[in-house]
Amino acid sequence: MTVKISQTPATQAFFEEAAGFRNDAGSPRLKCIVQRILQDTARLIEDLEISEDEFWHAVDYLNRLGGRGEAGLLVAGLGIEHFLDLLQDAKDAQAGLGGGTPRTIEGPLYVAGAPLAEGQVRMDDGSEENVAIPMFLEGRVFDPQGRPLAGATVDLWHANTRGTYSFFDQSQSAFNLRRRIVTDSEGRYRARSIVPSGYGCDPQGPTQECLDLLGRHGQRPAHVHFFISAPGHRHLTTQINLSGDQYLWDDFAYATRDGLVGEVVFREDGARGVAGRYAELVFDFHLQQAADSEAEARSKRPRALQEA
Ligand code: MBD
Ligand code: FE
Repeated sequence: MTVKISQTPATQAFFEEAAGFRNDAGSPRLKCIVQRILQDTARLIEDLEISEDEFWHAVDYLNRLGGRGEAGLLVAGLGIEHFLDLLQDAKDAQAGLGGGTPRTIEGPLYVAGAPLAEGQVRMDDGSEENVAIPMFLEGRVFDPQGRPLAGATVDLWHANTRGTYSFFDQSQSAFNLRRRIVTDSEGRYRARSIVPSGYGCDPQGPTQECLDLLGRHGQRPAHVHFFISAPGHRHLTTQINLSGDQYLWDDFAYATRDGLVGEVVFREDGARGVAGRYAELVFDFHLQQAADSEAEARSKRPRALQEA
């Protein structure tokens, strides 16, 4: 029987030392996590016979991934962000929490502090006037008893016709296609925007480099992201993924879920005061009761332009 070097008491003690177990300073929680990462990495290296070349390529990959700010993109593409949803769904089921609109991943492209509007707003800056199809998006927010929720905040963001997001795509105006809408007395939000295109990973970036080696594409269906919040109710992070998109059920980030497909209806009747083709999308949200005040807020994930 061959001895696994990674599993000997001496090696385990060595990684406990490296994780700070022999001192009283620092964070016990982080020490525990780092010890596990070191021990599991050593085991993986030994079990899969990772070569030195493979190891140092991986180190270089992480440098390049961070350098391009794509760590959040890779965790979405490898399904880890979706796994966090599956884990939370399972915890909810165990706790008897359920009902309402399903959650799905936030993704890496939220920007805090979008302009705030009452009831309705236009989201696009008009810069794609001759390319984009106008989209009229509206719906209501409901409480668990099915009563409309006035004063809920609908914080939504989506891509332009090239599948890129303002802030990350510096060619767009600030907060283009990003708004916060407070629902009216009937719990309704209404937005005039444009039909987004699906996102595609930068073909030259480190995330797509990894996906290529996995034989996978890096495309998302057209979608609109939402944070929905209201006093006394559980924060909801979700998305509407648009019907008819070729990637609807082939999303590289695994965000499409039953109950989150938005039916886009195209019209050309002039009824909305726009010449030519436009799209309508109606989507309602159903919130859960908040178990405590912490449940009312979104996660504390670091985000662009994070408010204090
Ligand atoms: C996106 O627009 C997105 O929503 C996710 C999850 C990953 C990359 C780009
Ligand atoms: Fe997105």
